[in-house]
Amino acid sequence: MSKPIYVLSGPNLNLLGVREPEIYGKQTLDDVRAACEARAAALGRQIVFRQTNHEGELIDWVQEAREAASALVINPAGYGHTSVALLDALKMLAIPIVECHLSNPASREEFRRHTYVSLAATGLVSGFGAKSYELAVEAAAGLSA
Ligand code: CA2
Repeated sequence: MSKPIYVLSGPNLNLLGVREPEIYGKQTLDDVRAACEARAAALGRQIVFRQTNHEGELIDWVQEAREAASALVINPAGYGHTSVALLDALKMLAIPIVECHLSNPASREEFRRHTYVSLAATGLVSGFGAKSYELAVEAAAGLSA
């Protein structure tokens, strides 16, 4: 069995489905987790799915993924736009990194057009709501063994 695909989500995504459904959709993060687990299982893979509101914890998990994961899917949320520390951690990974966003940040406010995470990412899936996560898991599975 290959190592799991880590699926990490950043701040405020625990509120998914509770607020701003017009931007982020009606599905909760638990719904997203279930969809990702199902997609991974169909591909013969396992996932580790976690969310945190804390930058340091997100970085700890990225570091953990260096050894424990076959690939990383990350929705950094607001930290994608601000965190050089997260970028530094991601640059230490030798595994594929798929950046994932529910919305399409490039079509929103100017400040969302840049993410530090993109500088380390193998690829990006954005704009498909909860489906972005599923597609990102599928891409990560295809990029890793
Ligand atoms: O579209 C995405 O997935 C984002 O990463 C979401 C971030 C935003 O800062 C990025 O530009 C794009 C915001 C996450 C906030 O999550 C919420 C979830 C439900 C209700 C309110 C906020």
